[in-house]
Amino acid sequence: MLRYIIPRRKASFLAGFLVTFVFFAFIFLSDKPRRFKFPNIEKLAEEVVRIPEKWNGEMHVRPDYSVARTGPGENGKPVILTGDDAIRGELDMKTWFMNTHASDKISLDRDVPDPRIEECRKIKYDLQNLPKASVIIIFTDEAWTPLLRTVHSVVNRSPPELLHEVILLDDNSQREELHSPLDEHIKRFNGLVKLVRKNVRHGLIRAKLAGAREATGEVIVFLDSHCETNHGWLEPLVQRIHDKRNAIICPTIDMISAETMAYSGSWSLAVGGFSWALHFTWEGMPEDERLRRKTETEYIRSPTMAGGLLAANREYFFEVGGYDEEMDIWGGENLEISFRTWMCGGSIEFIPCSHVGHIFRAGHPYNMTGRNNNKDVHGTNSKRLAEVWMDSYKRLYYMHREDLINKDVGDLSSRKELRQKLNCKSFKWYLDNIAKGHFIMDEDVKAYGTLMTQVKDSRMCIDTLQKDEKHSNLLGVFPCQGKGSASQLMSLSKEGNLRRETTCASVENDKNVRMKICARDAKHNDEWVYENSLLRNVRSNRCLSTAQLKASDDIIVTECDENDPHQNWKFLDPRA
Ligand code: LR7
Ligand code: MN
Repeated sequence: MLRYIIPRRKASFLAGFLVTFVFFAFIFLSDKPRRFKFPNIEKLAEEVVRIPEKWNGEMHVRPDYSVARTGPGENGKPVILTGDDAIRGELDMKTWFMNTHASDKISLDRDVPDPRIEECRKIKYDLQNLPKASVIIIFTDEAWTPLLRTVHSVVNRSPPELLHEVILLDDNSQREELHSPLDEHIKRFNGLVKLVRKNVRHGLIRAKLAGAREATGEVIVFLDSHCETNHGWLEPLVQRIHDKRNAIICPTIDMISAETMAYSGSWSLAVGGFSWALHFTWEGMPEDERLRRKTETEYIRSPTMAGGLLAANREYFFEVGGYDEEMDIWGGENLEISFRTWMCGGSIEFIPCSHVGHIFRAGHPYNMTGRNNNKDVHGTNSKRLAEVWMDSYKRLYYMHREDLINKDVGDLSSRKELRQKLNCKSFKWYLDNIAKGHFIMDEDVKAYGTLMTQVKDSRMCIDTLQKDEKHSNLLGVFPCQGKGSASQLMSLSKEGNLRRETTCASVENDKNVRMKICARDAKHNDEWVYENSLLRNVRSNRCLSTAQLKASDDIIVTECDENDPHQNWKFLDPRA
């Protein structure tokens, strides 16, 4: 046991000391009285290295969840730590981005609340005649209890008839407890759980591929290494793949709090979307999908998936291109598999009756640097997908990432050949048929570009001033930055909304202009009219003006005056 403690003791003592120092300095400086007693720092630091209990040789028995359970975190309740425990939890939030101390207090076999509606529970599955699944859990230096709770939840809550194997794919973890103690721990599953080690770091994309290549079940299911599968999670997934071989399926993702491990299930009817910066987003279910569905339990067609939790027919997964081997560490593969599957004849679907919880962390507790010291793996992975799958629409990615236009992201020929071989449809087809209504800033709009007024030699442009567009912020002005400077681009949509990708300009107090998340129905956003070079807000009947504004000021609307050059607007198209 001591073997695991000694090498890290010094480092964790120092780290622990530093973090605790900052924590106490904060308490000391803030004026509210608090009731913390000083912790035994050395003792705390020692315990930061968690040593799993030694296996006593007993085989795992699936718990009987019909018997009421008690204990910390049981039934998905939060674990609220106090005193020294709370301080250890704080330390964990900084190193793991999750409260592993809270997690360590919870049984690996805990029960979780079942968020399914009655109709889901009533469905009968013919377990003998459904395909069996290999569940693949990839991990790199994952904390012990969240990782093992993922494994236990799969074993405990999958019908044995459907669970072919669990593959733990270790992506070159360095933590010692993930070496022989993990080998020991899984012996209790009597061969059902297999460990595959990689002694060079693969990154999560190649790790998933490596796991899938080890799998022998007819269906494969990928999970992150900090999940808890819920009751009845597996049956509807394999059923749908049995019914539609080329469907790639995702369970509904429930939230497990990184701070308290509380499990909150929900009955979600959202679908996946994407931003042109190539990040995954959540969206409401489109109208035509709502109309198509006959029952509440039916699958939901989704333009994209989040990435981590999915099931597929194993052979189909490889036929449709697996993942791009050249994508490194993290990011991009989720949108790539989404675009590709739809464009090449398959579908991405969410299953409302299948629920899996995931711990949402605020950061990555592992090194995010890729090959050749690449610090921007999401950017370069996304460029690969844009180049292969997005045709001319890749311009909208480069609008955000001009810096990547000339960046070498490796050989793309095998992925382009795949697209040819599978005779996949165009990205335009995908936009027209699958991601319908996705706003395209420079197509189907009345005007698009940087919006400029010129008074003598001074050119002022509308500018978000780089303010976070998720929080409604006032729109500003700045000297024009030339072609396609991302924070200065604006569109006047067909419906007359003055908007960017997701935000719409709305007049406030007859003076300021606030960029708010656009309502889905264009009628609920402010309407603007562009005529005689004036940009008039219909609701306030006032016009955009740069009169008396300096760089970084908020833009204003004022009484309309055609003769005022400060109200004389031009859209400069960055493509021209
Ligand atoms: O180099 C690595 N090697 C790994 O094996 C880096 C990571 N990993 C493992 C890691 O231990 C974890 O099990 O890969 C898994 C995913 O890494 P996370 O948990 O740090 O990623 P995330 O949850 O922040 O990221 C989401 O987006 C990723 C984009 O590449 C992947 O698709 C993740 O699987 C994905 N997770 C989910 O979709 C979970 C549900 C979230 C929602 C909504
Ligand atoms: Mn994750």
